[in-house]
Amino acid sequence: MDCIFCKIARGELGTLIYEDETVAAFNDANPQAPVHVLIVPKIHVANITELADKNLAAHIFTEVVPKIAQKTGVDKNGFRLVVNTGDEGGQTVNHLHVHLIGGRKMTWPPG
Ligand code: DGP
Repeated sequence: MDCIFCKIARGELGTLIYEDETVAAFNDANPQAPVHVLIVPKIHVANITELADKNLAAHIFTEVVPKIAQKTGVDKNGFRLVVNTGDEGGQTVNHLHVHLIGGRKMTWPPG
């Protein structure tokens, strides 16, 4: 499959900042804050509504997110997780990705 995030997750493109058996993470090419990491499952999942594997979901949110927050130094002051989904949700890459954004004060509401 010609999916850019599949290629990055397989290590064929770019640089991973984190990797385990099922998940990979890398810096966003268009960062919106000093820390902007994308966390993706290695298997191709189009978006959050297609994520059937509860263990994988739990792994991402309870293990990978805290590790990356610590590794990037945003665990102390806080950070934001964003999962854009579908056209109106602003999803532009159709491979599930969790944005971990931090290193500055966030505003609300998002645009
Ligand atoms: P979203 O709008 O939620 O689908 O976010 C997609 C993000 O992916 C966007 O912030 C830019 C980033 N991105 C797109 N293509 C690439 C790429 O080839 N490499 C990296 N590192 N990031 C990418």
